Amino acid sequence: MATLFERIIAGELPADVVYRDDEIIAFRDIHPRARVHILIVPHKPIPTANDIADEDAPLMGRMMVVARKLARSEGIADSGYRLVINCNRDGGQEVYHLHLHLIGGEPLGPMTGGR
Ligand code: DGP
Repeated sequence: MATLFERIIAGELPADVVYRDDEIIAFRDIHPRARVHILIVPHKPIPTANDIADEDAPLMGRMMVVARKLARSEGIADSGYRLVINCNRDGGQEVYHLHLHLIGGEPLGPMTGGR
């Protein structure tokens, strides 16, 4: 069954899209954790970080470049931001279609772990 993000990529579900090319889409998180919270998502349905193949390395690099450009266009490049990929249960992953969170626009505090 298609994940929520596959349905957004296909245009079947609405999203606040801020970037799109033939391999990557980026849209605002529906439950933002900060003033800026964007999800950078490959069209390729890679379920988790564990499933990134060797040949996905260029795609992963392109996601980082999109993140860098969006941080600039959102005006948070200099103030700073956090890039996060959650993986599986302990990582708090909710949607099993790989995505990179770009979070910023306010002080984020220390990076939290389980303790
Ligand atoms: P993660 O825990 O890393 O799998 O993050 C999933 C994020 O996806 C979470 O911050 C909320 C967001 N999200 C879930 N469903 C939707 C949706 O339908 N639209 C948008 N824009 N974001 C969603």
